[in-house]
Amino acid sequence: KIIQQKKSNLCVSLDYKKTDKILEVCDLVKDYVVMVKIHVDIIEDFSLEFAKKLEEMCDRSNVLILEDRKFADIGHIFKKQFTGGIHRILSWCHLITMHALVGPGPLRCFQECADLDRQGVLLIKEMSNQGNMLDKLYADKCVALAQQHPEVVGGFIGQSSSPDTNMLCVMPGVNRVVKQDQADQRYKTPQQAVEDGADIIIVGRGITASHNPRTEAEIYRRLAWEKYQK
Ligand code: 5BU
Repeated sequence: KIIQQKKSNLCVSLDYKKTDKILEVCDLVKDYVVMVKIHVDIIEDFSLEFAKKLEEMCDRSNVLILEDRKFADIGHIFKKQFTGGIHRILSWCHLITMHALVGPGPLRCFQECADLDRQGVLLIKEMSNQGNMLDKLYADKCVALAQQHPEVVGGFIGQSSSPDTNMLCVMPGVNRVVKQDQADQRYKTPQQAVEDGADIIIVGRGITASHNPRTEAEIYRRLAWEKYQK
C-alpha cells in the first residue's frame, strides 16, 4: 500500500553511529522512501527517546522502520534480545531481519510477543556479500520456513525474486556507481536489482555517503520505481 501511495520502492539504510545524524538524514529522505533500515547495535548514543522521535517522524511520513539485527539464536534468547536489553526493539520496529538457519522457534516467539497487525519478520534468504554460505538449498529451505509462518513473515532479504508472490523480496547491495566496497560487499544497480526481482531496494552508502542525500534518494527512487513499473 505504501509503495503504491508514495510511488517508491526504496529503503535507505541509515548506518550512522549518532542518533542526531540518523534523524537528520531520515528527515531529508522521508518523502522518497517506504522504509528506513537501521543497525541499532552500531549506535553510540542510543536512547528510547531517540527511538520515539524516529518512530514519530516515520509515522508522519508513512515510512516503516526495519531493524537489521539479523537475529540467529534460540527462541528463549531471541525473545530477550528482541524485547529487552537497552534497545527494546519490539517497542519501536515495524520489521526485523532474522536468519532462517535457526528454524521456526524464534518465529513462534515473535508471534507470541509482537503486534502482528503492524510488525513482521524478513527472513534472510540470500546475502549480497562475496563468499557468504547461503546456497540454493538453504534458500529453498528458507522459503519453505516462511511459507509455514505467513502470519509472521512478510518477505525475504534476498538477491533473487521471491518465489511466493505473497512475500516481498527486499534487496540490499545496491549502488548506482560502484560495483563493490573496500571489504566484501557486492553491488548491483537499482535497475538490475529490480530486474532480478527486488520489490524494495535497500541503499546505504550510495545515499548516505553522497553530498546531497535528499537529491540522491530521489534519483534512486526514480530509477527503481521506473523499472518496477515496467
Ligand atoms: P551499503 O552501504 O549500501 O553497502 O549498505 C548495505 C546495508 O545492507 C548494510 O546495512 C548491510 O548490513 C545490509 N545488508 C547487506 O548489505 N547485504 C546483505 O546481504 C544483508 C544486509 Br542480509
